[in-house]
Amino acid sequence: MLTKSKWILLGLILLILAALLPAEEEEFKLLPGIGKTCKIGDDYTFVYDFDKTPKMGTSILRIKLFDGKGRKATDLGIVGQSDMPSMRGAHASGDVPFKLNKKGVYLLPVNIVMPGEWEIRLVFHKDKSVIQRARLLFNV
Ligand SMILES: [Cu+2]
Repeated sequence: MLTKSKWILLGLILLILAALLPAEEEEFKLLPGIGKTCKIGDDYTFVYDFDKTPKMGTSILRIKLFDGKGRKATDLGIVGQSDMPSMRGAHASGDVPFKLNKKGVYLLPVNIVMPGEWEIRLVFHKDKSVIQRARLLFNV
């Protein structure tokens, strides 16, 4: 037989679990195409492209981040994960942090092992908190 305080504790644990679950399923906003301005949170924008037209082998995704005044920004962390939506998990890269080059451009090597539609999921974070999840699609 549970005491009243244990029931309250159990209820609290269930409430916390319920609050945590939707975060896992949080949606990744579909981004516009290469060279288009993408909004990140309330204070940032970015544009992305690849070092060359993506094809079999390694292509490098490049992100130029800007603050609310349109100045180049480098104070966010970005983590990327590439995969094929049609065969989810088969070639998933896992979470890979972008590296900043000397010009303040964020770089992520993407290993393309099959022709078809590819997706890159992006998580932007400031300090430890996530400010935006997004995804982009491209064809090889
Ligand atoms: Cu595949």
